[in-house]
Amino acid sequence: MKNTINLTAICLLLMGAWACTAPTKQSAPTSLVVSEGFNNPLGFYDATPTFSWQLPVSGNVQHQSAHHIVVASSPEKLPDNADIWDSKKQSTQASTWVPYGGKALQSRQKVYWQVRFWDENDKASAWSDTNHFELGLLDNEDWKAQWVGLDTAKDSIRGRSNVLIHKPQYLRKTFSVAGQVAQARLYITAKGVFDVHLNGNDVSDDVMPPGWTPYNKRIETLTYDVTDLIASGKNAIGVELASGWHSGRLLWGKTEWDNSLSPKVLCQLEIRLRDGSTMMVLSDESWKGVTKGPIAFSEIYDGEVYDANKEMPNWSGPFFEDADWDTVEVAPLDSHIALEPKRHTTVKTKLTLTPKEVAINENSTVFDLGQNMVGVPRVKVPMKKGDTLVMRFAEMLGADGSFHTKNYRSAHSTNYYVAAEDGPVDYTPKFTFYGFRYVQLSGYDQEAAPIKDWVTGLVQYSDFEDNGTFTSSHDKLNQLQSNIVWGLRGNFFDIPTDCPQRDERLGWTGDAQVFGPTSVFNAHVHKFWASWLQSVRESQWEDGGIPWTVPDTRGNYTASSGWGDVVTIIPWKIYMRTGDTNLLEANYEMMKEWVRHHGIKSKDHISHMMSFSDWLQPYPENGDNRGDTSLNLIGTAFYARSAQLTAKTAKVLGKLEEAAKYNALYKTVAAAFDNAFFDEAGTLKEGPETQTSYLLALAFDLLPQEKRKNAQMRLLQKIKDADNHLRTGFLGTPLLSKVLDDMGETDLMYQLLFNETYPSWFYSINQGATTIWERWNSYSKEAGFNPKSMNSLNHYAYGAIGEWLYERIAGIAPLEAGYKRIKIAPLPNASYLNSASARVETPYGKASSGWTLTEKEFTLETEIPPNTIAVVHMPNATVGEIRVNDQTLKDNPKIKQLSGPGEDTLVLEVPPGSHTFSRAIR
Ligand code: RAM
Repeated sequence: MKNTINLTAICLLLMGAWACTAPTKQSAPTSLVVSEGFNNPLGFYDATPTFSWQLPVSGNVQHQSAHHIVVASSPEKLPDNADIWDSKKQSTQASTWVPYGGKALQSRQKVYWQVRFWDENDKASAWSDTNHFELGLLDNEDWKAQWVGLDTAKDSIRGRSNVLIHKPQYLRKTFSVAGQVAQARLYITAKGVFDVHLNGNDVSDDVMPPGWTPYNKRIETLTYDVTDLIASGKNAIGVELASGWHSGRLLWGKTEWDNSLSPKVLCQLEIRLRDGSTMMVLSDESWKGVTKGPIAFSEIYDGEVYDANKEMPNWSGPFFEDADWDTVEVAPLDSHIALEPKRHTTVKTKLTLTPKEVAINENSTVFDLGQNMVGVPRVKVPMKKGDTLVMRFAEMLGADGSFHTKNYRSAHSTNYYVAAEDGPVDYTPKFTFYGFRYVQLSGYDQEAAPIKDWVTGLVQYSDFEDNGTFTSSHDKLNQLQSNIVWGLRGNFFDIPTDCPQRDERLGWTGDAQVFGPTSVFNAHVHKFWASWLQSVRESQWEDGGIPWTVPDTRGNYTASSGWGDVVTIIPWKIYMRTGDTNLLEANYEMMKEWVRHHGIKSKDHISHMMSFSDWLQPYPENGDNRGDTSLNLIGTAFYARSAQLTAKTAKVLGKLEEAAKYNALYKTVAAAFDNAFFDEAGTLKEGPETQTSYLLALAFDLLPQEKRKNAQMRLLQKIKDADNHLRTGFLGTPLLSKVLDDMGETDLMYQLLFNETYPSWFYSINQGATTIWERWNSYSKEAGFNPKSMNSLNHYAYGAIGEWLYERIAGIAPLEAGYKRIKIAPLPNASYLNSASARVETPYGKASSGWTLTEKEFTLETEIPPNTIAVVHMPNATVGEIRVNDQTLKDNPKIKQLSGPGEDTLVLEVPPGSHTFSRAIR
C-alpha cells in the first residue's frame, strides 16, 4: 500500500495526474481457504494444511505465473515479517491445494496468512486480506478432562425393539474466574449428542454435535470461542446430553462401539486472563447431574418428550441451587479412541419453511409445509396447563387425506410437549430429527383457531454452502433439479444417509457412491465427503471389506459389490471436480485393500461377492429387490472398475509401477468378464439380458472394441423393448446417461429423461414428489402408496441424473482435475428445451454455461474463471456462421480453433472471461 501511494505521489509530481491512472498492481486474490475449503476455521483439524485462493475476475487476469504465501503468528507481522513460513515467490500456476511448507504447527496454535500472485505478464498483485486458522486439540494428550455423566444404563428402561433407553441428562459445574478474560476456548465432545450453555447462554447453534463417526476409533471434538460468555467472578457451565447415535436405537444396532454405555461428555474450558495467567475448567468428578429435567426422552428414530413442568429455570447459571443433584461417574480417556477436531461442518438450521396450507380437523390440525424436508418443527401454540401437545409427522398424505406414517416403519417419530401453564408455548425439539412435509398437531387449546404461524419447519443439514445451480425452460426439469437438491439437503445430516425418516437413516455406501458426484455440483461438500471417507477407512475390515453402512451398525463382515466400491468411485470423482490430490493420497491404501477384497471374493477373476445388485430395478422378473442382472456380472464389473480407478489414482500420485499393476489387473478382469458373460458377438450369454448388464459393460469399458457396437445395439434394443423406458435400479441408472451420450444417443437419453410414465423421473413428479423417492413408484395417484414397507420418499440415489444436467444439458464438466481445463459442451435439443444454464463454483471461481435456442439463433454464454482454460464445443457448427462476442471468430485472436474445417462440432480453446457464442439458424 505504502509503495502505491509513494509511486502515485511521484507520478503526480513528475507527469501530471492523467498519466497515473493505470493501476500499478493487479487486484488481490480472493476467496482464501485452507484444506477442503475451510474459511478462517476455529478448532481446525489439519496441522499440515493446503492453501487455495482465487484470482480476481476484474483486471483481466488470465493466469497466475507465480505466487507467494506468508504465514505469521500475528497479523501485524504480515506480509513482511512472516515468522512461521515464507514460501518466497514460486513460479507456478498452482493456486489451489498448495501445501504448507513451514514449521510443524501445534494444537491451539492460531496463525495468520496472506497470499499474492503474479499474472501472466509477471505483474504482481496486491496482497490478499489477512486470513487465519486456529487449530483444535489435535492429540489425546492435549486433554486433561475426563468423561463424565450419570449412569443411566442402570435404570434399565427398555424402549422400542427392546433397546436400552438412556434418559437425557443435565450436567453442570460452577467455577470462579479471578480477573478479566482475554480469551476463552471451550473444547468439548460427547459419547452421545450435546447442547452446551455458559451462564445460561447458548454457546452455539450446532445441531446434535459432535455428529456420527465410528466411535470405537474416533470421536470428533468441537472448539468454541466463549470469550464473551465468561465474566470475572462466579460462572457456570451446563450440558444437556442425550443418546444420539452413540447410545440410541439404530437399525440392527450391532455397533463396534459399546452402545449400551451411558452417554458421557468431555469438556475442557481453557481461559487466559488479561494478566497473562491461565486456568482450565475440566469435566471431572466435581460435576453434578440429574435426569429429571424437561427433556424426558429423546431418540433419533422415535422422537422427543418434553415436560415443561420439569423445567429448571437458570439451571446452567452460576447461582442455581444444585445441592440435591447427583454426583457424576467419571471415566478416563480411552487409549484406542482418537479425539480429533471435527473435520467438516456441524449440522445447523439452514432454512426455514412456513406452511402453505392448514387443514383443521375435529381434534387435530395438519400443517402442509409444501416441501418434504428434514429437521424439526418450531411450534408456537396456545395450550392449557397439563395438556400434552402431540406432534406427528408425515412425508405425504393418502389420497383421502389420511396421515401416512407407515413408511416410518418402527420409527415412532412423534414429539410430545406437556404444558406447565395456560398460554402460548414456544418449543423446538433438540436431540432428534424428522423427515416430513406435514405436521399434525393435537392437544392444543381447543378454543384457539389454528393459524399458519403455529408451525415453522427448520430445515437442518450439515452446514455447507450451495455450490451450483441448474435451470432450464422446462418446469418439470426444474422440479427435478429442485427434488435433487432437497434430496441432498435431506440426507446430508452429518453423514450421507440413505433416508432421513424411517428406522434406518444409515450411511449406506451404495447410495453414496451413486449420488456423490451430483452432490458436488450442487453443494460445497468436499469436506463432508473427505470426512466421511475417513470414517470409511476406519471401518474397513482386515480383509479389505467395506461395511454396507458407515458407520457400521450391522457388523456382519459381508461386503456388497457396487456398495463397497464407494471407496474408489467417490475419491476419484471428487478429485476430478476439485483437483485435490490429498484426497487420493488419503484413500489410496483403502482402495488397494478393497481391490484385494474383490480378489479374495473372486475365482479366476470372476466375482462371487454378495451384492444388493441393481437394487429396486423396476419390473423384476423374480420379484426381488435386487433386480435381474447377474450378481457375478455386477461383482466382476465393479472389480474391474475399482482396479481401473486405483490405477488412475496411482498414476496421479506418481506411483507408476503400481499404476501399471492395477491397470493390468483391470484388463485381466475385463477379459474374464467378457469371456464369462458375453458371447463372440458381444451379446450377453448368461442370465437375463438386462439394460444394466450392457450399461456396466459399456460404462466401465469391459468389452473389446469389436464387441462394443453389438453390445450398444443390444442395449438400444432392450430400451426399445421397454417402450423406450429405463429398466434400471440403483447401479444401472447413473450409467444410462454416460453410455447413451458416448454412443451419440442423446435424443434417446432426452426421451428417457422426459418420459412422463413409469418408470421415469417425471413420473414421480407427476405423482406429487418434492424430493427423489426410493422407488420409481413409491406412490401413484392411481394405486396409492407402494405396499412395500421399505418406501422412503426422500432417498437421493436416483438424483444421480443431476450430473448429466450440469455436465451435458447445460454443459460444464472438468476436462482436467479441478476444472483447470473446463469442457463446455452443451446439448441443445429443440424437441425438449429452449434454454438451459448452469453455474458451478470451481476451485478457480465461478464457471457458467447457458444456452438459448430460438427459431433464428443458438446462443451460448459462458463465464470462465481466471487461471483456467475452456474448451468450448459448439454443436451443429456447419449450419450457420459462428459469432463470438458479436464478432467473427477471426476477430477474436485469443480464441483458438481446435477442430478441423467442416467438422460438425466446432471446438474452440477459450481464455478466461465472459464470452457469448452465437450461430444463426438458417
Ligand atoms: C435399503 C437402503 C439403501 C440400500 C439398501 C441395500 O435398506 O435404504 O437405500 O442401499 O437397502
